[in-house]
Amino acid sequence: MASRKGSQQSRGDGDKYSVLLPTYNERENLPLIVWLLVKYFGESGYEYEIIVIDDGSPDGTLEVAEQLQKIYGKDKILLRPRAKKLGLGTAYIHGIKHARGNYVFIMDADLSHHPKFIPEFIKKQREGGYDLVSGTRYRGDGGVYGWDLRRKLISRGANYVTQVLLRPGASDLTGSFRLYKKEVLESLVERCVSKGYVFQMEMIVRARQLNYTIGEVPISFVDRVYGESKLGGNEIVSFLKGLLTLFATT
Ligand SMILES: Nc1nc2c(ncn2[C@@H]2O[C@H](COP(=O)(O)OP(=O)(O)O)[C@@H](O)[C@H]2O)c(=O)[nH]1
Ligand SMILES: *[C@@H]1O[C@H](CO)[C@@H](O)[C@H](O)[C@H]1NC(C)=O
Ligand SMILES: [Mg+2]
Repeated sequence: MASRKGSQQSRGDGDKYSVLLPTYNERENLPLIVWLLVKYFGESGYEYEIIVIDDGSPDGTLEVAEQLQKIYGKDKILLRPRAKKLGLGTAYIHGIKHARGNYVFIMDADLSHHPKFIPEFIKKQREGGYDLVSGTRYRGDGGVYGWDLRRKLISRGANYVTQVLLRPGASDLTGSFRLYKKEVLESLVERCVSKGYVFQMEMIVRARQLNYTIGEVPISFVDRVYGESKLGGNEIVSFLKGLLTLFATT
């Protein structure tokens, strides 16, 4: 396929960024998130690839992803689907195996994480040579939009309790918009045992234990417009259980 090169030149600095996009029922969101990623990577000139890990979404997300691959090219869009919903943690592990970049972005595909922040993550990482850069809703211009009070309180509360218990050295523990050196991400996911929301938290806590350096970039988080979130009463109970386990074992 003829690749559609933008007017921008690649920086050719040898760095490549793999973006892991886990999807479950994101048919409505995927075209826009991919378009925005292509736009912001294109404008900044960094080498990149987007890895879509779809878990057998019944809404036809994979078919949409196949169309996008035709539009943007197989070198830019990689499809690494799995047959059924196996969860986010293992979706990342699955995606990393196929990542060809020396840096890996992890972000949600539901447009809660805006690709416009990507150049800031990269700039931050390069400034400090950080092992990981975490997006934060709780510092600087960061913030949360579209959540009701209940959800804001849960998120804040979870962050606060964890700050007190584990002193992880990062301001946003449950967020999942992050940039990692690939080998750092590999070593972290290898060690992390938690599921659900605790997973993101454990990643930061373990990073601190292993003396990895952490940079932060303020981000605004916007709740999804299309589709459903997975936060329910069960998630909250399992979050608390996971947090206590983490506290007891680290
Ligand atoms: N591959 C895969 N992706 C998932 C799974 N569960 C959620 N996702 C994706 O992970 C991201 C975050 O999920 P979401 O439901 O928005 O979580 P929330 O924002 O914390 O409510 C989205 O891109 C989802 O499509 C899963 O089991 N497998
Ligand atoms: C991390 O740094 C501390 C303090 O310098 C040191 O005691 C500890 O052994 C280091 N841990 C690892 C895993 O390197
Ligand atoms: Mg979401």
